[in-house]
Amino acid sequence: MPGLYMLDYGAGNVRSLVNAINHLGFDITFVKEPSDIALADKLIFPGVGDFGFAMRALRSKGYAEPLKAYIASGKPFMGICVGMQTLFEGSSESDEPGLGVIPGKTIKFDNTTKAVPHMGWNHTQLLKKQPNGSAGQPVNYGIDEDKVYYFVHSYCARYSEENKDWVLATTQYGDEVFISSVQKGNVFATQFHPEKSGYAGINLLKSFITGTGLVDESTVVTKAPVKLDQDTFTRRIIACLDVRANDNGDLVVTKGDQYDVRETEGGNDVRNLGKPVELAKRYFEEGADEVTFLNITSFRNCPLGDTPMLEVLKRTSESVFVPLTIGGGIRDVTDPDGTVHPAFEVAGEYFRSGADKVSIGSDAVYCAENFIASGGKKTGTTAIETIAEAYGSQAVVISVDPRRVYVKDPKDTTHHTVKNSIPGPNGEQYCWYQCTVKGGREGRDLDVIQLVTACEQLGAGEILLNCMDRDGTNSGFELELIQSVRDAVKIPVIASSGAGRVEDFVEVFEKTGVEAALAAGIFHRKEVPLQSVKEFVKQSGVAVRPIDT
Ligand code: 1PR
Repeated sequence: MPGLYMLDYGAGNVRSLVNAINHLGFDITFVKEPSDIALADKLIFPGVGDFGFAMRALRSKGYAEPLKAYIASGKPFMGICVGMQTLFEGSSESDEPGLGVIPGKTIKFDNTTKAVPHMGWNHTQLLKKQPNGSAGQPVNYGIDEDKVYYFVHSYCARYSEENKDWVLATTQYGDEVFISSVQKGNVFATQFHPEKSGYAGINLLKSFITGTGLVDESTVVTKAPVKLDQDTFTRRIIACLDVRANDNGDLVVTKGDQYDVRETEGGNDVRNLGKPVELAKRYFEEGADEVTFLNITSFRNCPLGDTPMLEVLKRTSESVFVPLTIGGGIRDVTDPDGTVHPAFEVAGEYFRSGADKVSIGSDAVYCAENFIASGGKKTGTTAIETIAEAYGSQAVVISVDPRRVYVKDPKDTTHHTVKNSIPGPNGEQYCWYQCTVKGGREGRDLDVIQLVTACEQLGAGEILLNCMDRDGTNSGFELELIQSVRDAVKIPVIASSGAGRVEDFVEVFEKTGVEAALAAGIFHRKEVPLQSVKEFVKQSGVAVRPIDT
């Protein structure tokens, strides 16, 4: 496709977008200097993270005026996420003015009624339609109301009298209706990420790349958005792959029982449940809404450039078009030659290799301990703060590895206790959840509520909540733990550890209200297929993403 250009101002992972375009059989050229923008016949402008960062980057690199001129020239333009938000006049996120192409400002979602960021798969309501059989570029660019698309953002633009002729689609999250796509003349943009929205998103990119990019406006019929009684947000089902080298040095997907990944019989080998890239691809095709890789031996030192997970991510992101998270080893790393790589540089390597989010385990515990010890002072130098600042909070997941510590009486400890349905060894009814580091090898004097609330204040965007007592047991999720964390933070929570039956997913969604549930063993061992989880959850009345082909 000659003339297809991408404007990347350095906001993180554009690899997935390039991969999606390559998957369609097209190449894309990067804008390297402001004068390149005018060379484009079609321009895609993706963005993630902070509105102010994006606008300052556009202005300091000299892109803002050529971009406005390109849009005014009438040549096809597509914006994605912050690339759509910058078209507005501004944002309550920053004092930096936007490009001012569309009237209105983006504002933050209300987090008193739902988790923020809005992270996950949601529907759209198309406000512009054409009669069947209209020729030329379809006004909806392939957006389908029956499909769902992947969103990740905390700020949104609202439909108004001033911008109504721009609004192609709206989406409802909780009680709020926001603009999820705009279109007018040569301009098309989405708040969601088509490159992360499975085949539904790939089709949309295809429509922009292969279409004329110019809609016959005389055929378009518009309407106002309708607010529904309940939102159209779906709960995510995540497949998790714990990865490490086995004793022969091969990288394998493994799975522990309460974090012990070695066979109990035979040679005490590391359990081998498959190859990381192949399994990730299988789960994508089976309908996983996200795939998470955890490098579980990350506490061993390895030069950053040799980290095997970088290659795994590069290869996976070529054919898996849902969000990818990588955990394990996200911290300051010192190479054997003494070179120090700060955590945000380590994270940057992963984002450039295809990750959308990084998950921080041990280092988050140390950050939280220091934060609490200092009386809640932010230093601006922790892994959580530096990665969130550069790539946005939505890219920072905290992976928690807690285990139960039983107490006779909640007064026996200063930690947050919960009443547990499983009594302790001496009949204790209460426990607190102790945070661990180094893959559960070391317990700390920090409870899970202290950890998650500190990490939220430091800027984390999501919690991946494991439970060592449940891991690999197939006995169901640890509901008391999950409920206490869901109640303690306003960011999304992923329930993990213990899934054994399709009913466990419904139970965790209905009883705790978490945004996502993750499982590993049952999927790897093919005991419970991913499709059957989705079908059962849907039949039970909890919205999930339909399997998309
Ligand atoms: O501390 O930032 O380097 O991160 C290390 C990461 O590796 C952490 O996210 C930690 O959870 C993970 N990890 C370390 N050791 C193990 C182990 O198993 N020996 N895996 C480990 C943790 C837990 C899950 C698992 C769920 C679901 N695995 O993520 O996939 O419990 O399992 P199930 O459905 O089979 O019950 P850092």
